[in-house]
Amino acid sequence: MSVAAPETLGPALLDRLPAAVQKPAYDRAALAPGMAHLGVGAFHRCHQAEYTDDLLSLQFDRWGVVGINIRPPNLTETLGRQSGLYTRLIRENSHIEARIIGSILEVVDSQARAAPALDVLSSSDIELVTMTVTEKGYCHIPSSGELDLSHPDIVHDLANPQTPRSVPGILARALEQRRATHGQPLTLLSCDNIQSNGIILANVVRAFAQRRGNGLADWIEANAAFPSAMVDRIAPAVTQDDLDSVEQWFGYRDAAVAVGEPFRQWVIEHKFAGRMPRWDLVGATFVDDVTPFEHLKMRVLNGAQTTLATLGVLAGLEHTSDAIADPLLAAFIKCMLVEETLPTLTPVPGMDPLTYVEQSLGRLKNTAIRHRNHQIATDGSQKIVQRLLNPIRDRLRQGESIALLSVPVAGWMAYLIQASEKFGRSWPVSDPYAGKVAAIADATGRDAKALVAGILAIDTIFDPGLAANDTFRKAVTSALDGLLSDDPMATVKRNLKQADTTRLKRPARSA
Ligand code: CS2
Repeated sequence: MSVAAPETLGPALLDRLPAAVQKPAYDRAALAPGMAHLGVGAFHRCHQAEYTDDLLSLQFDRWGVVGINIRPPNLTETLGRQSGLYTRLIRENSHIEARIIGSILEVVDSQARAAPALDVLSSSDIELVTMTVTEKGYCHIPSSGELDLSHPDIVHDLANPQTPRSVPGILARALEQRRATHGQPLTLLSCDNIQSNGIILANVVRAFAQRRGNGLADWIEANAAFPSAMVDRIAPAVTQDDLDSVEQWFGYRDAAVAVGEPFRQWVIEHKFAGRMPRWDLVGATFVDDVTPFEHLKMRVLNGAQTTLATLGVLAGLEHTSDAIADPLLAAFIKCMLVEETLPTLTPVPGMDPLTYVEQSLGRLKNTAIRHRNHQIATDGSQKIVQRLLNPIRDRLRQGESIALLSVPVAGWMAYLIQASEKFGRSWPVSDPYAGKVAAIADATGRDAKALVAGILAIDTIFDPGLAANDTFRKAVTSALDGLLSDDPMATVKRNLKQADTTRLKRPARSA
C-alpha cells in the first residue's frame, strides 16, 4: 500500500488546517500590494510580516507585502510555491503556538539581475520599503557609517548604475525610476541592527545618488524618508528539523516555516514620507527618537548574544541556550551588563534597565530556540561597534572600567584567529574581515600584543581614537592572550573575579 505524500501548504489548505493552527482572519484574495520588503529571511517572517498580518486582521487596508531577495536564498521555490503562505511557530521551551501568516502576497527573486527588484521598488503601488539585509548589506564603513566607496559592489554600481548589485545602488536606481515615472514619495525603513539605521541608510543612498550628479540626491531629500527603527525578536535560521516537525505535528509540508520566541518589539521613528501601516495599533511604538531604545537593545540583548556566541564557541558550546546554561558564562554576562553596560545607557521611558537585563537573559535561556553560536558570530566585524565598542567608548569617557566588555572584543578576535588550523582549532567562519584577521595572525603568530596591534589598526572597525587608548589596548591584549590559551575560560573567570573584587571594594552607591 502506498502512502500519499503530505499536501504542501497553500491557499487550498487554509480551510482544512488542523484546529491547532491559526489562519489569517482577513480575506487574502482582497489584499493588494502596498509595501515591499528586501531580505525575506526568518527574521522578517517572524517580525514585520507578523505585525502586518496582525494589522490586516484588525484594520484591513492595502498593505500586502511583496518580498524581494537580492541574495540567496531563492524564494520562488519555497514561499512562492505556497503563494506566500507559511507557518510561524512561536516556541518557548515546551510551548508551541502555530499560525499561518498571510501578509506576504508575492515573492520576487532578484539575485541574478536587479530588474525584477527595480520593477517592484519603482512601482507606484509601493509606498514603503522595509528591509532586513544584514549589517553588511549597507556597504558602509562600520566605524564611521559612511558609504564604503572601495566596496567592490559599490565600485561596480557606480560604473553601472542601471544594473546595480548592492542595496544602496538598487535603492538609488529605484528612486531615480520613481522620479522619472510617477514621482510618488517613498519611506525606506531599515530594520537591521545597526546604530541609527535610518541615518546610515540615508547616508549610503545619498552618497551614491550624489555621485550620479543628476539632481537625484535633491529629489531624494525632498521625497524620501529614512526613519530609524529598533526591531527585536529572536528568530534563528530555520532547520530541516523545524520543517519536519511541522509535517509531523500538523500533517502538511511547509518549506518556509519560521520559528521565533514569544517576545517581540518594534520602535519606529515617526518620520514618514507618506502613508504608513498603523503598526502602532498592534504593538509597535512610533516615537520621535529611537536612540535610547536601540542603545538598550543592541548593547544589552545583542551584546549578550555576541559575547555568549564567541565565548560559547571557545568553550565548545553549540547554542546560546547552552552558553547561558554554563554557570561561569551566565555569571560573567550578568556582571558585564549590570556593571559596565547599563551605566552607558540613557533612560528609556517606561523601561527599568535592570528588569530589561533580567528579561533579556531569560529570553536567551529558551531551549526551544536553537540559535547557533556560529550563526550569531557570523559577520562579527559588522556587529561589534554597536554592541561592544560604543559602550566601551562611553565607559572610557566616564573614566570607568572596561575589564569585562573588553573580553568579548578579544573573544571576537580569538574566534576569527582560531578558525585557522594553524592556531590549534578550526571552524568555518563567515565575516568580511576574516581574511584580513587571518593574514595578520599568519604574519604575527600567537603573540597577543602583536595580534591586537595589527587588528586594532583596522580603522574601518576601530576608530583611531579608541584604537590608541592604552587602557583599551591593554585590556584586550590581556584577554586575548588568555582566550588563545588551552584554557580560555580561565580568563573569563579571572576577569569576573577581579570585577567582583572591585565592586565589593567600591563604596555603596547612594540611592
Ligand atoms: C543576533 C540577532 O544573529 C545575530 O546577530 O544577535 O539576529 C538577534 O537575534 C536579533 O537582533 C534579536 O532581535
